[in-house]
Amino acid sequence: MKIYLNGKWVEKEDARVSVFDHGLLYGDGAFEGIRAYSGVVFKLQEHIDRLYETCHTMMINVGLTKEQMIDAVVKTLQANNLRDGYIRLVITRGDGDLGLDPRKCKGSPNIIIIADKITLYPDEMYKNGLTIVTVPTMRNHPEAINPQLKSLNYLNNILAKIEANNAGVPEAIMLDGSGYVAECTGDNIFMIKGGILKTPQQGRLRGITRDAVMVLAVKKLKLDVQETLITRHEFYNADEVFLTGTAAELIPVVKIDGRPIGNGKPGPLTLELLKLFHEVTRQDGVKFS
Ligand code: PXG
Repeated sequence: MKIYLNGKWVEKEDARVSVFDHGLLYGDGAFEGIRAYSGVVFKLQEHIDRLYETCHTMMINVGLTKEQMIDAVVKTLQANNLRDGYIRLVITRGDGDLGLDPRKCKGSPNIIIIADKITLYPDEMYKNGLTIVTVPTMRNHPEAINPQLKSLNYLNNILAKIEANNAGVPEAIMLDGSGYVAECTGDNIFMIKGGILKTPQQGRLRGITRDAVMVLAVKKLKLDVQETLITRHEFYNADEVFLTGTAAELIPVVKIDGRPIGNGKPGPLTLELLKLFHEVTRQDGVKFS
């Protein structure tokens, strides 16, 4: 495996950063999870835009143009002979001292691109749908760590994931500070009721899969799409619920906190959207050979 590290492609064993890296010491950095489908990096421009927005807010100077970053992602896939795969792009603040002051990181950020095969949820989960629960850990307040930031500081989500694991379910609903549904630990959440598609307007990451699915719902299925405040009660009484994310794509949810959703089976519009999503993943992005 060839890994991009600060402008060079190195073997996995040689892809190492310092123990003084502030990404390691403090979670001080940003990342993206990206997918390639049949020689198309899906929505690569959008992923790079989101990454640079996170870095802008965190005041990390990436040091590469977006075009150079796109080129580095494509070359990493090519170096590994991957036409389908999962890409993890990581930017850390770089090497500093043992204090948290980012001004001590005087060098460049560390830039890492790993391209690997994707591991997916088992087929059975797409066919039968997920059972999930709401967990006690709330999503970060926007004035603490804004959920729009895809930072390396994922402890909020990891604590929620531990609670999901303890409950024996694969994903968890996280509420925002006001008690509205925000998102899951690594996925956005949607509900459909009476032909209206709804998804939380606040307290969540603006997922790239989420945006793509909303466009498909409006354009292809002519659904009314609303970004709004949604309670658990509304989710419990939805016709259909599903999650979206780069890794999961679109996955149906059939039970939340013990309440069956709709008839307890993956919904027809969810399955239709999944089919449409599969079509665009091979078209909408940066093509490479
Ligand atoms: N919300 C959160 C908190 C995320 O981390 C999404 C939504 C979906 O966004 P995209 O842009 O992918 O549609 C994410 C992204 C994992 C894992 O191992 C998941 C993400 C990132 C890294 C790892 O499940 N999800």
